[in-house]
Amino acid sequence: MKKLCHSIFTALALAGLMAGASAEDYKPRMIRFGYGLAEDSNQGRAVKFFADDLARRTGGKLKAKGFGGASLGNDMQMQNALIGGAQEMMVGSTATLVGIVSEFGVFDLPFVFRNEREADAILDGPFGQKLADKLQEKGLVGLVYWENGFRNLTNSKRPVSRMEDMQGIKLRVMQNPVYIDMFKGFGANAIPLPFSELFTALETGTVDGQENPVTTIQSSKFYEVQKYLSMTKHVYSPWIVLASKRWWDGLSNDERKAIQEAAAASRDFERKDSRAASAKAIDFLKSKGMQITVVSDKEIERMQEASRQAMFKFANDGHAKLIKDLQGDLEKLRK
Ligand code: TF8
Repeated sequence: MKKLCHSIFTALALAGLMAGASAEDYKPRMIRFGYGLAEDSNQGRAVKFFADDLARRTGGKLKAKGFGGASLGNDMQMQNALIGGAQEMMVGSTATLVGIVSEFGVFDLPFVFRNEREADAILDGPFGQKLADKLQEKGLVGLVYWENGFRNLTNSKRPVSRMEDMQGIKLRVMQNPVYIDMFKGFGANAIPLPFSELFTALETGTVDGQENPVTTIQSSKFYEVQKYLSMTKHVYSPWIVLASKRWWDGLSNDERKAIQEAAAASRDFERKDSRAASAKAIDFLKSKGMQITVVSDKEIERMQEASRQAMFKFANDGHAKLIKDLQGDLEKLRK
């Protein structure tokens, strides 16, 4: 009798628990989550983390499926698919968003952040939130920022230890005017191309070089087609996780909350993972035969000087106040 009571009690408790879980308003949904890098990259690992975390939170109701290697399109194509409602989620560079919200160019200005701590504080604080909020009226929801990382320069022509060494190098840059202006200022021949075309462009010699964080140079196998790596750290590059506003507006509050929480968890995972991968990448790239050049502080200062015009141009395009706000926030952090 005692045993029976006990098992009835357990059954009731279980039923209660299940009722509790289903009280959350989750519908079975498939989320197409696109990204540009390989599955085995910091981006791919974090998309997988997000999918697992979201499934756990929603009892398997919300299923995110990662589509890597730009298989749903490059950053800009995916942004448009999200706006039109043909795709639910993506992660990509903030730099490729400037055609939609030009203010994002502020993160592309050279030598803005000194370290990851500053970047985290600005991106996760009111400044980053304000920019993300601007996406809403364009049909996108900016959920969280992930780390792409500090960008470094590679090429197949020669070691670059001084700005003059970039002269005449055909350098792929992102489709973003600040990057074009910056690298023209350095003397390179800046050629904008989507990331999805980059490996082939390097392989066939359409371009001689590119710039990306060491994690990407590793995961995209650029070491197979690039000999020289210069540690310039010229820009800290954020990624942003986006949702289609059209789709988002049709979700329940519980669903939105679960996605937001999973996105925040994925951000913490991704930054840790990226930083660990970044610390190991240089040795890996050396072992693959890349020749690494450490650029002196003096040369970095010269580059900073030469890239000022990119900053002025962005300021004159109606963004002077935005730059001032960011600098103000950074000064507070540096106190
Ligand atoms: C680039 C970016 C890329 C991103 C990625 C494909 O060079 O650094 O990492 O756009 O989402 O294009």
